[in-house]
Amino acid sequence: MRWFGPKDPVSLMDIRQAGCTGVVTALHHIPVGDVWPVKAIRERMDLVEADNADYVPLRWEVVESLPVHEDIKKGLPSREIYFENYRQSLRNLAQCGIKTVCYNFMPVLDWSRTDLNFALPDGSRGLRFVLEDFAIFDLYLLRRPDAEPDYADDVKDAAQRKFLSMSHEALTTLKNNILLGLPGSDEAFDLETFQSLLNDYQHIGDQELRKNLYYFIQAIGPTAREVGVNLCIHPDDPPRPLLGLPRVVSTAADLEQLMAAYDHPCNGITFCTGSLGVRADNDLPAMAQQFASRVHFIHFRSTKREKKPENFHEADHLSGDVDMYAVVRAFVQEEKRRIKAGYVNSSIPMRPDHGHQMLDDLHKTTYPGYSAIGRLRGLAELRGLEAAIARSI
Ligand code: DNO
Repeated sequence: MRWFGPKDPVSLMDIRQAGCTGVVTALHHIPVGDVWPVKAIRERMDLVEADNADYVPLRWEVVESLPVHEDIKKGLPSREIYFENYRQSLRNLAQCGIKTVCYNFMPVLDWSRTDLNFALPDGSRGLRFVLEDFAIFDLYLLRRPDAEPDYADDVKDAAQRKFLSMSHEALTTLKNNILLGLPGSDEAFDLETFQSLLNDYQHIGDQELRKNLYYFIQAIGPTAREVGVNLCIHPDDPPRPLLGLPRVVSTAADLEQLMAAYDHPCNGITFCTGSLGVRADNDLPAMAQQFASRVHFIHFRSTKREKKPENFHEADHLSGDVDMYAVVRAFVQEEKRRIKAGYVNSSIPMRPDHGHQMLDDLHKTTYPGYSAIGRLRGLAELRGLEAAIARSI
């Protein structure tokens, strides 16, 4: 399970009692682009392992994320400094025994949702993305120049009608939901800063961003390989361009290109079923099989496309549009293949990604998507599915 560190309202003991042995965490307090020093890594490890003598041991297994500086995504000359810092962080992590490192290459924003408090039919709460709400933000709150052509007429009409009926409070909530930006952070960008971050990408289209990503992996790959770290890119969430920003890790073709750009297993994938599954044209079971040998980390989560298919919400882990049985089966088979092939470590770390806010957690303040009980429910269901599949093949 993911743990956001000492400020996380979900404790390590909660994580242990959910049945986990691996913890996914990051040094969120270190500014993006700075080196992660060995001392800081060890401090976090010590926290994770503090109660290991008395209880089921926990280990920091996966870094999520070692963030990539925007100058790298923009391909600025200063990227060389950030490459060197990134390499040093990888060396330091490897020295401490942490060998799986997740990152993403989404410009400016990480994941985006318009509603962090969507009421589900069973009374729990989840995350949702509604394109017309996103258009309200873009057209009427941010007032991004050139935004108009990005939306179909019916979306713009619906956005206008809804905007006129929304309260000041509802608009503020929408703005903050979208600008929350980064998981593990509770600070939203302000609109002006945000627009200036977008402006920096004015001349960076799909091809440029791709080039910068492949340049990054070619610059960092050799170090990862040398120190035995598996890098694993997290796909775009949602997997399509937003706010005029390109997104280049959304489809099987995108992943194929990236894998080929540095063709070594250390250039790998975080297979996030929730992100990839938003697109109806992503065949997840086929993609799981195609990329299995390059997958070093899995996020299991399901989304449900709504009546208007550009909108989606996060469903229960085993329902929604993702064929979870087929995807889990592909990875159980991959683990078997790794065992046969004599891998030193044949198991692929997975975590239940997001969960609904439910039961007691409805009265608590938690990071959106990361309350304890909903993830515990998802994890329990997924482990059952995995155990049944493993027995039957
Ligand atoms: C959302 C997460 C992502 C993920 C990053 C990885 O909940 O899955 O924010 O951590 O994109 O770099």
